[in-house]
Amino acid sequence: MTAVDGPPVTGQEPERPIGFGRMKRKEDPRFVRGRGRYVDDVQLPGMLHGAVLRSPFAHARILSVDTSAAEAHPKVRAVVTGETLAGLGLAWMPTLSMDTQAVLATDKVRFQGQEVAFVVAEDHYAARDAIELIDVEYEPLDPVVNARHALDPEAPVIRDDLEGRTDNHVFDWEAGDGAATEAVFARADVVVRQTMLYPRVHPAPLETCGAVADMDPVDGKLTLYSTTQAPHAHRTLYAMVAGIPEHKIRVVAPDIGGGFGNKVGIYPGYVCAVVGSILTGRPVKWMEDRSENLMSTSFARDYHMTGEIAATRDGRILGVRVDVLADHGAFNSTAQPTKYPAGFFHIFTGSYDIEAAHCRVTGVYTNKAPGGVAYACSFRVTEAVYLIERMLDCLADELGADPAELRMRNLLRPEQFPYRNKTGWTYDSGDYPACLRKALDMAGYEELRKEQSERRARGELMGIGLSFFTETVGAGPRRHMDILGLGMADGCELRVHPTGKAVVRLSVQTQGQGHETTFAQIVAEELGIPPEDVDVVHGDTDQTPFGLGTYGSRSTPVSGAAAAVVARKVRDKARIIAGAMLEASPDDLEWTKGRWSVRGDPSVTRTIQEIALAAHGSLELPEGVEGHLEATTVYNPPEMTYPFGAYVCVVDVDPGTGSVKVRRFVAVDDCGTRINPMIIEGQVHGGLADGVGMALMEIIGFDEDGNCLSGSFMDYLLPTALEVPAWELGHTVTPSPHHPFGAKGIGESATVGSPPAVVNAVLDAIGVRHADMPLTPGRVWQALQGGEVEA
Ligand code: MCN
Ligand code: CUN
Repeated sequence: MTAVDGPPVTGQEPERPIGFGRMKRKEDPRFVRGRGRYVDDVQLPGMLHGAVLRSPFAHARILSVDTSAAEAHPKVRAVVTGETLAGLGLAWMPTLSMDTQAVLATDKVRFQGQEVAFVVAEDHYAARDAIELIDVEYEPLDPVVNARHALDPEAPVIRDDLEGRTDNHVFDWEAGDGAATEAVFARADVVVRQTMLYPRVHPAPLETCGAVADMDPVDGKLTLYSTTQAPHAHRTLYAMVAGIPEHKIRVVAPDIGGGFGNKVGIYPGYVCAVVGSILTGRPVKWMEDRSENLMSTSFARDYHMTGEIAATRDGRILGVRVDVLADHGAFNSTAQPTKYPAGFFHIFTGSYDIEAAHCRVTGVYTNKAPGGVAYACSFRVTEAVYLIERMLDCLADELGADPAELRMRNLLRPEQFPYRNKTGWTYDSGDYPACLRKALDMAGYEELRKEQSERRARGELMGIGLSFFTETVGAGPRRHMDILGLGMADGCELRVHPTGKAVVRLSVQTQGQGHETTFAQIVAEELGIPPEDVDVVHGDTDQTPFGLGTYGSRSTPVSGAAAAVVARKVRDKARIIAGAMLEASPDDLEWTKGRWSVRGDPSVTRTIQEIALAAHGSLELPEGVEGHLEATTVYNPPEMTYPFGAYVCVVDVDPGTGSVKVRRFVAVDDCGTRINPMIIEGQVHGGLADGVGMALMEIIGFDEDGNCLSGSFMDYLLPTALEVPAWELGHTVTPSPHHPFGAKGIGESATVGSPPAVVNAVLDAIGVRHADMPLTPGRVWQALQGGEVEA
């Protein structure tokens, strides 16, 4: 990182803070020594290995499945087919979006890579060999590949398993005020319309998905080690589907090698591992490979959007209207709050003060892998931000206006917060103009524009792209948000041991975000004990309180708040105990970090460590006060939090080859109160790289038969250090007014905010109004030749 953000280690943010600050990650000593323990590291005595047979066709009827040769393989212990599962009532499972999904196909296969059979063998290689011995007879059917034709009357019906189904329609959803929007469009001087695709991309965590299922035939307890971002929610779903009582299921998420939303849903492989363990009476491990992960697990985006923006001639935005066709693949297994079929796309009005807005989203089935919400998306905020930030540049192009001035002119003003947007959601806090100003200053915007025109005069293609985004993260509150009826609130427990060391137990689950550090810092900040003295326990349903897990950047807004609340409860109890120790009224005590002292006489004082020991000792406590020092809470957030940011991207385009070099990237983020600036910077760096990847390289593509063309990292290109610049980070701090310590989420901000900045920069360089991502050299070159460029 360039040192624009101040010196990284010294200065106001000490390396070993008592609370918030730039502290090195507690989890890293085990990771850098190769001592992380991932699902694939789990080895249990007598463990067997599973492998999944997958469909080669995107759409085909299954005529027969012959497993006899596989069963005869000397190392095979079980072969499971759709038929086997149907006998157990497990051939279909509910999805997180109230749809159903085949665990193993019985009637038809509906996407290439769909699960057809599961083999359990003595070792991984035998299991892989044996799936090749299964003979499946298919009758190929016409596939639906292009979402734009999914609702054609002659389109084949993909979900004929659903009662009375005669088309591929999933849902219709709308937000905003159609009539009011119509009215502002009618009186606008300028209306710009643009169709764009946010292509299908994939979270591609380095660790693929997998599980080790261990059903103990003696006590009937199922232990499932699995790659999950939501251990408690998964446990409840397994209990509901399999009929095993919750207290007989233990879900363990050990170290997770990246999730990015890929590990929110429940995959057929997990269920097959459980069935395999029940059938064999032995533990069964299933780990998918890279191609399986890319072809069959939760994709992201695939939103076909048509946006319209209405404005006055002098650049005042009046309204925005959007029509979306959402490709959900073969099963609607989108992982998001159940009441919101289009996620939080309602934030498509972005960061601007507009009069009216309306959007309509239609979901359709296609013969592609299921999923939809993943890849650091804030539940479709990614698509919403891309839409509005592209529309702003299209409008600037139409008006001949400067994109920075046009944004500055229309941004919400600080005095408008809390701001109720045109789809009914209340933004908690922000100073948008200050954030944009800072980003423009850091970038040296005026000079960049000068440089650009000088280069243009020499025939060089330099582009400057902006984006300004607002996110909505931290779902619940539970009255609005649930997943399959499970309200989005999270528990937290804190216990301070007699020696003053503490353990905090969380319901959320880190996949690399550094929770073991930042949650210790939250408790440290509130209790005034060193974060090294706080152990963070998570990822084991037998050890932690119930809660909905980590996604939608909700850990800090929800569980982070819970950790602060629980620490404050402990602090309050410590005050009573300190009062008893000092023979003073608790009301006469005052708090300074780490101790309660008699008001006006700081020498009469007790530290949290002394209080903890007394709480476990023989000290006479006041009537009604129990011994020990601990507390629990369930935090139900009153509102979402609304992080925001301003990004400036500078690119150079080679006119001969169309290849794009991202020369500079300035990112100014505001996530409210900052717990650990180093971790925040890491989150932003990762998200910016994601954005460059999506804008320039990544796409899950299909041919007309529905064959997935992106089943390896040779075809699905991820950005490396070579494709990204040295990020230049800045920040502003606008605390959330309703969060206990003012924090908002940051985990997805940069992934959400950066793609439009990169795309806007490339299009600015080549002087084209729109071209769809990914802006590969071929596409840029084509656009330079004046060709139509659609994904
Ligand atoms: N943080 C902070 N100060 C704040 C806000 C956050 O110091 N004001 C810290 C948090 O304490 C936490 C990290 O930043 O350590 C991210 O916090 P938060 O924004 O609450 O996000 P979550 O912890 O809920 O993480 C989820 C988010 C999502 S949804 C995706 S997708 C994503 C992301 O995190 N997946 C990731 N970042 C990832 N980073 C890694 N390494 N791996 C993934 O799979
Ligand atoms: Cu949308 S990806 Mo994250 O919410 O796990």
